[in-house]
Amino acid sequence: MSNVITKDILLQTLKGFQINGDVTYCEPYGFGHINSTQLVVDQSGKRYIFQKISERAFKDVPALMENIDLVTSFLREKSADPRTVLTLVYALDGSSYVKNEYGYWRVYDFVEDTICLQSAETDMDFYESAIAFGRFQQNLNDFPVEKLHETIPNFHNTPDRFRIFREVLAKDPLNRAKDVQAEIDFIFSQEEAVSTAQRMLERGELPARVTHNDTKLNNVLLDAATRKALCVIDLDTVMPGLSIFDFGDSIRFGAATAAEDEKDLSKVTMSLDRFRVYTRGFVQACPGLTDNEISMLPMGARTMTLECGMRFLTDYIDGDHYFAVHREGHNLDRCRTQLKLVRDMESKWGEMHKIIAEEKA
Ligand code: ADP
Ligand code: GN1
Ligand code: MG
Repeated sequence: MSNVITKDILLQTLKGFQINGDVTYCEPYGFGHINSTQLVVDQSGKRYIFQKISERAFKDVPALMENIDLVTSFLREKSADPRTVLTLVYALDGSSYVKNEYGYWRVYDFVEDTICLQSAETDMDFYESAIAFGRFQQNLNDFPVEKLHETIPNFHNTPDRFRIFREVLAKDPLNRAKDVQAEIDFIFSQEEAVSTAQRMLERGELPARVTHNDTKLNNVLLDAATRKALCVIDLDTVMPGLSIFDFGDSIRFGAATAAEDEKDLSKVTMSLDRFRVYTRGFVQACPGLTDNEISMLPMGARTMTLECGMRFLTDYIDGDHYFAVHREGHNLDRCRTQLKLVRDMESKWGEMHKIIAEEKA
């Protein structure tokens, strides 16, 4: 399979989808780390999102697409407004994807008149993203979970992420580990604490729910006119999971005061104000969280942040195969912001719990 995807290949692949007329525009789009995303426009001016699905991340793409087809159809029944749910554009043969010699491809309608933020501009934007993800989980409450495939097994099984980290450290293929010993030591110092949620899940103390599992701010679209929560996107990782991890991954990304790859760590903190507004929106949109879930929300944030930092470092040591990188040391820079955030959360631990107590519905 070739790695070089030319414009001709893109245009040829697009011919396999139910798009009206010729494509007049096709250019890279967005800031995702996993799939390759293109914005496409057809002759009539209608816009689409066209993606090559990462087979490095997703080992069974047909199963993943079946999940997305099921989940979007289910959610569509619950909403009168088509812009609130992703709409797949099917292939000419009626399939939800096209497979060719270059890989797996899919197309969605572009959700028009929306805002996709890389960082929260205002507290209200972040609050609305909490409403979007909380509502998403709430709406999937009665989804027949046995129909969902696990698209990345053990995706947020933190102890298993430690196992993989140890494996890569033992191999250390590029001899990079010696220069990042401080980061490695810090990650191991957190192991016991951040394994708590997985243990609670295994003991039945936290319920498995249908969750999104990748609740970055740039995986939600706000309505451009009202700036209200509109549509949750990037559904590749919708599977059974923990509500506190959906909450936590949003805090990790959206309550950070700097970008995920900021090099100046003095700029990187977790905003307690943002933590408060997200908590407010999430518990409001997602009533029915158990007492254990509520009290573990701060640990959800700390766990997702540490786990993500460890995943970036694993990929750095392994030679940068998983996350798309755009500069030397990119994954290491990303790892360092996450570890800085974990330290900051630890220093704010009491206040985070106080906020949870004040904001719980
Ligand atoms: P990745 O898994 O690589 O993050 P995403 O599915 O999140 O890929 O898509 C990358 C970006 O493309 C999103 O952050 C968003 O800006 C944009 N995007 C994806 N789907 C749509 C859509 N249907 N309408 C509008 N924008 C979209
Ligand atoms: C990836 O696909 P994207 O860019 O929204 C990753 C998440 C990480 C995130 C870090 C399937 O998210 O798990 O938290 O990067 N998605 C996958 O930015 O691994
Ligand atoms: Mg994304």
